[in-house]
Amino acid sequence: MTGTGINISISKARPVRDCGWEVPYGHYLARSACPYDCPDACGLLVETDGQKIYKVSGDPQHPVTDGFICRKMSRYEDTVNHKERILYPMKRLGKKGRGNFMRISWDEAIKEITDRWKALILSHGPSCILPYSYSGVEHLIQNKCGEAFFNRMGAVRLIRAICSPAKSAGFEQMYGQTPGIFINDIPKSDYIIMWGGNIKTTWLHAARKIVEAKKGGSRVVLIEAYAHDGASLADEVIIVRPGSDGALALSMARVMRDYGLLDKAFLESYTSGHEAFLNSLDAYTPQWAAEITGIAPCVIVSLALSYGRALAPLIVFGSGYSRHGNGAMTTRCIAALPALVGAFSKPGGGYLAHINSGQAFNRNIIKQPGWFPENGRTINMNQLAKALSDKAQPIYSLYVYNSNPANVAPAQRQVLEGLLREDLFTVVHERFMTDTAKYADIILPADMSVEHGDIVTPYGALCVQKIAPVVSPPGECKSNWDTFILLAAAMGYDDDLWKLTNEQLVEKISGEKNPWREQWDQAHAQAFEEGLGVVLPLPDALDFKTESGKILLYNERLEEPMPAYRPNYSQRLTGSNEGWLALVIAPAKETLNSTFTEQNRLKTKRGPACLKINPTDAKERGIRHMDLIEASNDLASVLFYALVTRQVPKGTAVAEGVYDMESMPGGLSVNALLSSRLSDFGEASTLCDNAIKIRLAAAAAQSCGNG
Ligand SMILES: Nc1nc2c(c(=O)[nH]1)N[C@H]1C(S)=C(S)[C@@H](COP(=O)(O)OP(=O)(O)OC[C@H]3O[C@@H](n4cnc5c(=O)[nH]c(N)nc54)[C@H](O)[C@@H]3O)O[C@H]1N2
Ligand SMILES: Nc1nc2c(c(=O)[nH]1)N[C@H]1C(S)=C(S)[C@@H](COP(=O)(O)OP(=O)(O)OC[C@H]3O[C@@H](n4cnc5c(=O)[nH]c(N)nc54)[C@H](O)[C@@H]3O)O[C@H]1N2
Ligand code: SF4
Ligand SMILES: [Mo]
Repeated sequence: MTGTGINISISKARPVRDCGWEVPYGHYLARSACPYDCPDACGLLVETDGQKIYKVSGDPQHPVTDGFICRKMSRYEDTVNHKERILYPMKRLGKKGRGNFMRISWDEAIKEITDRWKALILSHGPSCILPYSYSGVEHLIQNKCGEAFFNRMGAVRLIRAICSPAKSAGFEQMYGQTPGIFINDIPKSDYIIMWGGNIKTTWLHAARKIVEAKKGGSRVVLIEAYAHDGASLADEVIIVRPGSDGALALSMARVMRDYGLLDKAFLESYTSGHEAFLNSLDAYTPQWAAEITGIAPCVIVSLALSYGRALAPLIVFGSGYSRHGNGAMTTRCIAALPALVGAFSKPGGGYLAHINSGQAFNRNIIKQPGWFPENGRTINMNQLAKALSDKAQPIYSLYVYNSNPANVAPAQRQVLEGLLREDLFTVVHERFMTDTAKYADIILPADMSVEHGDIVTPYGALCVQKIAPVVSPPGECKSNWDTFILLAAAMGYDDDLWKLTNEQLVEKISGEKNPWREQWDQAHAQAFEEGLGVVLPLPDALDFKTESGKILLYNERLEEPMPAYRPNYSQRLTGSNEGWLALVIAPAKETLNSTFTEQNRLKTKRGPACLKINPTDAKERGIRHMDLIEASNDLASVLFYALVTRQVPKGTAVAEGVYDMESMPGGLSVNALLSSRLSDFGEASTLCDNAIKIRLAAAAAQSCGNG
């Protein structure tokens, strides 16, 4: 086994020449890429002396990044050189959750972890061990490599569905694997709908292209649950009741049908079931949709006419609208619109959605799905709370990497109760002392993206890149892969996979042929080898990737073949006149999920944990701006500051950002109010589909005192 302080040899990123950035003597620039869960995976130039990094900037040669990165990453060196990074393995001292630890060696840590696992496997079998990971680092190897290890063990397979698989499922049901347009083609569209997303915050390079389109005369519309800061990109903002977008889309379809705006030739050639679909629209009048969505009928008509008459209409799909119980069905309703007008035949028309560029590589090398036992146990990551309290089939060990479930998972109060269990052996591989790490029995120190090599496979920018380490990890930090090599050796796994160094793994995966990358010419392939960002070619826009080659407006394989409006969960409560508000969560621009809070400048700029509510809702409850309020439902009660704003419509409340528990006035965060319910398809989270009641915290304290 590799012991304390021994680093596996690595060859570092080559210096970048002739990019116009002057660096001090002894420093040079190296190429890398942003590791975070953001659609762009920006290409970076990193100033370094080979020991330390000093500055990062957007790579001007990257076809999508084009020299620009967001404010969060502009001081990545502060994160990498942060004095609070976890540098050594540690073992818990005292009670769980308190955050007291003592330093131990890697040898001790690996031995303790694997001894515990071997004993648990003997007594209870491997399915009492639960790996929990998501998107701390998005690059291919460091993101996926744990899957091979835990499949080899026969541990629980985590269903990684916290983000937006309802959206993917809805698309799949209508379009198969059709990828949509390339982000750089946005400006070719003359009419852009940003549907259910905050592109300005979450997808910088799509936002830049939308600005470019506007300069060229395109009209931009935002359809949202509230008018966030990103609304400034739009010419028109349409606020919809959360979860009701399907009704809006179907009504738009009916108006377009009735005004003769359909592309009949396209429907004939490229869709199936269009006649049945068009006949199903009769009931969906603008008046019907207005009742459900809260949008005036004349606005629905004018939206439908503008969309239907545009030359190359484009829908940019966000994810928030799909994090509802009806998320996949809503996706089908919206995604039908470009088919009706034949938007795909026109450059820039159609849809822009997330695309999995990881498919350009053989991910099975590091996932080894074949090693997972037949009938093995699976657990959905949204239901961590339930899994940790399962008495029939208890989980006795949790291994967390690339994730911070104490802050990001739903049902936070129940998750924390689970993490407190003395009979749960928890290992957390982390960069900082997160709320989850505080509950660990053993913490392992993780390295950062400039300290290991990998393959960059963005889910929005479609521009892949091979990166090498720029500097060595500080202290005893190790990458996910290097950690799994140690764990595999100590578990006695002798498969060839574990003999590969990180560098060899990068070469093996990128060296394997793949039909997508084979379409590159020699220059592209060479650029990839040199570490530049290289665009993956898209199929012809009319090459629909379904079995029949047609868009399935009516999908007979489904129990509900026809797209239809189905209410979400929260509407059942908010429609009851009992004072319920629909609770929507949204991203914060200064942070990315729970990441970036280590940078004080960003944390301070983001401000305290607020709940955004409408002035009428506030007044009805005697709440004033910045009052401390209590939000509750059947899961928990959480304290926030009231941010009273007309950005939010009456009946909706919005909590932006992921806050750590120390920053919350009452300890718990909004995730304590989010349920573990799953979506209609895709087993996805329904993080935007919850209801709460709110009142002044003082009133809450009084009623507790009285009661
Ligand atoms: N700065 C920053 N960037 C990020 C992130 C971040 O946290 N911060 N998160 C990253 C991640 S993990 C992801 S998945 C991506 C995408 O990030 P997402 O979290 O999916 O964000 P959006 O796509 O902007 O979608 C969220 C928006 O959906 C809206 N919404 C919610 N419900 C409804 C509804 O029923 N109808 C409509 N029309 N709108 C609704 C919310 O009001 C919110 O503004 O961004 C990534 N980038
Ligand atoms: N309230 C609320 N909850 C949310 C969301 C929201 O917007 N609001 N967003 C939801 C969405 S869309 C998503 S995708 C999920 C995201 O959920 P997570 O993927 O858990 O997101 P992060 O909060 O970014 O946590 C990632 C953790 O991985 C660690 N990490 C980074 N790099 C490495 C590495 O190389 N190795 C290891 N071992 N660890 C590393 C980071 O330090 C960080 O603590 O959260 C969901 N939950
Ligand atoms: S925009 Fe996204 S990918 Fe680019 S630097 Fe910022 S977080 Fe990273
Ligand atoms: Mo996400």
